[in-house]
Amino acid sequence: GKRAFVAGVADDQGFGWAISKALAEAGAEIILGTWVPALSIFETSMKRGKFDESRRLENGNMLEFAKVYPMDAVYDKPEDVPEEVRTNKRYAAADGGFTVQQVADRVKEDFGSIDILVHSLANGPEVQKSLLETSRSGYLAAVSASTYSFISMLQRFGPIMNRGGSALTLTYIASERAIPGYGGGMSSAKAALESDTKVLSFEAGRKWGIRVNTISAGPLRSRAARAIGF
Ligand code: ZID
Repeated sequence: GKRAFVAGVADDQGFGWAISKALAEAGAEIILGTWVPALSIFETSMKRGKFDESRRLENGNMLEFAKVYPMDAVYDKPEDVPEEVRTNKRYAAADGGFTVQQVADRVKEDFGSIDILVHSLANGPEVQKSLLETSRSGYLAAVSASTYSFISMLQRFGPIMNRGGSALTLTYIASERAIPGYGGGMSSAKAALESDTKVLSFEAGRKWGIRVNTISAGPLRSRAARAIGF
């Protein structure tokens, strides 16, 4: 069977969950990387059976996660984590490390290799502001969390991906057309993500023999989408 690492699952409402479930239906083993601030609620909800209905697979089995790692995709390595984050209660509790490098190292140690890498995460702190009103820091934060996070993941998970493997991200058509409400530099972040997908597919294809693709998603009332009123 194939092994997938899926980043960006913190409940049963988003694309990451649906992709994990579809991969599990096809026989894959699923490992998650869950945003540190959302991890404890996710684990509590899992334990309490809140997701049991959505965990049910066609064959009657339940969707299981081989392991759930705490992860924050805006930090590449421990030196990048600012003091106030490192000492934050939730982050301090994430022992073993939550930076992209540390998570990749832990996956390598625990599982050896993966076949599928899914990036189903985005964050734009000023998404509710139009691009005209967006601050420099809000714009850069959107690109850091939503776009560079994928480059960082591919850099670090590429070396543990089996040849013939596949990396996937999710984008949105607001990259190509002006769609009011998708602000804060999120439209820019998706435009960059789409361009990066082409360049990275060339580079990662040559380097590791893997494919890199992005799916431009239709509307889904995930937590992230509700936050921007979709
Ligand atoms: P989600 O809330 O289920 O997933 C986002 C995840 O990212 C959450 O679990 C967060 O905890 C996690 N996260 C945030 N910051 C970080 C971080 N720094 N490190 C690690 N994890 C983090 O929402 P989702 O399923 O909507 O989002 C998954 C992907 O799909 C994102 O790339 C979205 O941009 C993309 N996407 C979603 C939609 C949608 O409708 N839900 C659309 C297109 C693309 C879309 O916006 N009409 C209107 C809107 C849209 C489509 C059509």
